[in-house]
Amino acid sequence: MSPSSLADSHQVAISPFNDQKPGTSGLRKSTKQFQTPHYLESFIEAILRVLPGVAGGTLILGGDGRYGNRSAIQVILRMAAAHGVARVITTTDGILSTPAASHLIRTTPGVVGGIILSASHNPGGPDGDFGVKLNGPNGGPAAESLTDAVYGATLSLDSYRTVAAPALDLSKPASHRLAGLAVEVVDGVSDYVSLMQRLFDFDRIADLLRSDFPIVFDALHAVTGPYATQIFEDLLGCPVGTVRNGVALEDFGGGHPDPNLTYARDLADLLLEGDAYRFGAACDGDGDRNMILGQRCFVNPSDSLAILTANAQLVPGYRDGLAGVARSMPTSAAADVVAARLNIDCFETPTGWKFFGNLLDAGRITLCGEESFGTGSNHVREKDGLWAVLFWLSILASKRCSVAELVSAHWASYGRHYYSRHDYEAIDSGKADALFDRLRGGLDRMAGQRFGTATIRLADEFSYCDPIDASVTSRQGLRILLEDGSRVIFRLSGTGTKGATLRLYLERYEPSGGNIDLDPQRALADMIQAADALADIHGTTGMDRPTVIT
Ligand code: VG1
Ligand code: CO
Repeated sequence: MSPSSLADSHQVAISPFNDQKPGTSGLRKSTKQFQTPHYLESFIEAILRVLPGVAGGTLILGGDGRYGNRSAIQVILRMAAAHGVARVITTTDGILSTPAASHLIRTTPGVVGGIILSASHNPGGPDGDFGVKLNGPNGGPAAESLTDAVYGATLSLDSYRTVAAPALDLSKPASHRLAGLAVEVVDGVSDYVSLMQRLFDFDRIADLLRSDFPIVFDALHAVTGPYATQIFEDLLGCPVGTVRNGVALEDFGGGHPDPNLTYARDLADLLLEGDAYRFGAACDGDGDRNMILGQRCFVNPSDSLAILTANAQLVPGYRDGLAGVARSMPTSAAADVVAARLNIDCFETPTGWKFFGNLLDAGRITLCGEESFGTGSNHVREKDGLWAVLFWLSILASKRCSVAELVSAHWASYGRHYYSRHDYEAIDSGKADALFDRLRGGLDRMAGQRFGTATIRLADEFSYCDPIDASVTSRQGLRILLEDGSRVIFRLSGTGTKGATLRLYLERYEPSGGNIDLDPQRALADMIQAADALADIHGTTGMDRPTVIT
């Protein structure tokens, strides 16, 4: 092929894309759907048409290594060349965790955005899922206004632009030229690891790990494998094998790379049923989620955010204190109680990391988190799984206690938010919508009604007004607030790919001095029953128990 034909960009005609609006984080679909002709290209075309600064700008491109990752990178490079992008920075074998991508976007001059190829915690492989996440120049998930614009562009798409060019070698760091586009292949791990070394005292953590404090990390065959191996085994001196399932596989070894008690069962059993380890953790497919376990102790993610907030000053990167914290609405109010004692702001945002972006950029918060195993800080604009693990280890290195002791001491001091999330997955979308519409229609009449052992104070649909730019996001979950301070929330997932997923979130506060030693399902039993009576979950879905209980 002659150099001139390489540079020729051409238009490929397509039928309208007309997909539904991207969900909580980007476009997430079955791998098969992504393989249909022009499907990936259509979404990328829409992005390249509306993202400001594309012509002449720099893009960051990588993914979680799942099936389709590398071929999608080649497609996107050719399309970026056709759209006049000046430079794309991608990574060896396309491996780039979501938090590492955020860091790379933030630290590379001239970056107009990032494209992360991942369906996060959804399974991968030919029969699994694939996804495209778009991040803005601040390193965070694109704001609603940008994703709305991308969606708008997909509606009228009739062609896309690309160049004809052979595939580039992504197997090692190098610089390439693709028509007018400069492509740099860099190591996707090293910058991120250096950032962690700046935020945490690795020597101190290494001391802890040498002191009869064996730990285990499960990468679930997903993107954190290479990062975790470098951090734990190479730098912190843990024995080889500390990182389990550390090789990123295209199908995640057939597993579901979701760090919770159901899908990371092997790890959970090691910690909850055995005594070989003092600490265990896992991250999800793209490395932004974390599950923290101690010996015979599971740390609820809402509690994790509260505990990190309460102890942040023990960690070098946060020694100067916190500007504020934020949590997603369905996350328990455990962090609120800590924030009140620290006398810092605590914000409540809709589900999805993008809603933390403005608060972080404006310097109003330092830490933030979601009940869905997501914790992060102002060091990047994504939640960050390994960061959370290192944060926990830093606190433990300083306190020299067990995870269970730290958690119990926290509850004893601040009270305990009994918390659980029940997920009903892959239910018929029509039935889920009907259930939701019925509930929504009855909200007005709920105040004053009995709910389990308490009375409903207020029932509404959560709507958020961003404190920084005043943008309003409505329809973010149905809330039932009880007079004793308990909460029940119903939400439909925006990340599932099969039917609908109904999430039921339950929370009850036991103040300091009360009984903090109950099993959460028992502590919440009345509310669980009342929620089913109200929404008729079992009757409507035909499911007699949730798919996942956290
Ligand atoms: C879920 C979680 C949400 C999280 C989102 C993306 O969304 O509940 O808290 O931000 O996944 O996480 P939903 O709409 O299914 O409830 V990830 O790890 O995909 O980037
Ligand atoms: Co994820």
